Amino acid sequence: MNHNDQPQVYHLDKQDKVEVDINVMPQAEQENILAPPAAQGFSLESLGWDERWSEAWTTWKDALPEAVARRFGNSLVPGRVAFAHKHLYRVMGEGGESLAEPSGQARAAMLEPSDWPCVGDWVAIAPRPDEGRATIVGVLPRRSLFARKVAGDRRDAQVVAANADVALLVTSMTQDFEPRRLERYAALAYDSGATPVIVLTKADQVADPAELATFTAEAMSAVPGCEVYPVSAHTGEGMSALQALLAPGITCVLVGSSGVGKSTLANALTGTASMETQATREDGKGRHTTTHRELILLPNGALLLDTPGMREVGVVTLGGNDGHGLSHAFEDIERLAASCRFQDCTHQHEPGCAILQAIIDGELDASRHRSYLKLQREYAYMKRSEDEKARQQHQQANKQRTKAYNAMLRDRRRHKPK
Ligand SMILES: Nc1nc2c(ncn2[C@@H]2O[C@H](COP(=O)(O)OP(=O)(O)OP(=O)(O)O)[C@@H](O)[C@H]2O)c(=O)[nH]1
Ligand SMILES: [Mg+2]
Ligand SMILES: [Zn+2]
Repeated sequence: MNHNDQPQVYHLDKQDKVEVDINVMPQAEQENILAPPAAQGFSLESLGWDERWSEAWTTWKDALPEAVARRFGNSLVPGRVAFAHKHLYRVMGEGGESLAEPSGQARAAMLEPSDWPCVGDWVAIAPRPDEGRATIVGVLPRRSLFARKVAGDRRDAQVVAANADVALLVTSMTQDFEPRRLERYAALAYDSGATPVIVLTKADQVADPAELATFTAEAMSAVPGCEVYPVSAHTGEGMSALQALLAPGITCVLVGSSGVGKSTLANALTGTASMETQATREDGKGRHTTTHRELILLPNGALLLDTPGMREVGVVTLGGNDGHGLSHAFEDIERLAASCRFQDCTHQHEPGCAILQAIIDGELDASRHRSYLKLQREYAYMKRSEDEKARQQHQQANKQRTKAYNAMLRDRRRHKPK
């Protein structure tokens, strides 16, 4: 993320706050971030707050540096990020909705792009009632974080949603359907800490019940143990089963390719047309209609986070996770691997390989096996990059320490009493 790509929007004031000038934002973004503030506040419970958050809040507050506690201590209240635009956030809380920016001290602690607040995050804010804004003083440790590799050659992680309990992996039962892609989404979801659930949309486009059953079965074998919900937002088919999953206080993030019907689903669940939707192209591909992520409250008390369609679903090894999502998403293969003859079996040519045997016996799809190996390579590659980055940071820190030490020695020699 380039934090400086719109420098004219931000400037620091004397108190070290980031000032964001809304007037220079594009019109659509202004409208999004300035969505009409709620007439009254939200109960924290309605935003997903529970006892564990309450404990996390106390722990976080107790660990505040003294100077920060002195400056903000009594005014701090929890809030949940509903919308983010660069470094300006719309935060929901007991006092309603307010625009908030991180304090200078909070920014200094945000070393990685993924440390910045993200939609779904619980943050500590100090309201500035006279300005109608708030200062973000810190981000509570996340319970889950859905991230992927940024598109293109860069290896950085892009955070998509914080603190989702459920990741709804949305794909349509039309041209988009691709079990190999579902596997990827599932690995990311398991990595995130959220529970994946597969939603197969546009059931009304599938006339034959046998065909619908095939889609469902294929999705189930792509992610063993994952629940699969075939639905149609247009006819309402399957929607009540999905509704039942979305319990009050539960946060769900919608992820999937463009055009699969994420926003249509969000609108069907809210009973409004708050999210813009658009017909897919001739070839069935979406038009990337949704351009921002937003946390919305559903009438039944659940929270839903709609996201822009993803073009690429690259894995990341954020914060030390190194592929447990892969093991989860490919439980069947990992189980087989346990009975390979060699412990370091690469499952590609070895005699006594239980995986290759399962393929020969027709019990395992060869393309699923290829997909597993490919993802394994991607995780290894990302892990190496992360290690390399850590090594460079370590080296850099050492260099700085040596420099400081030498400077200190020089200084002492200069002032040595003769
Ligand atoms: N027939 C049918 N069409 C649907 C259904 N759900 C969505 N669609 C259509 O699919 C198209 C794309 O829907 P969107 O909701 O905009 O898709 P999206 O996943 O939000 O796409 P992005 O915002 O670009 O990521 C629209 O024309 C919808 O009307 C459904 O259940 N049945
Ligand atoms: Mg959309
Ligand atoms: Zn093997």
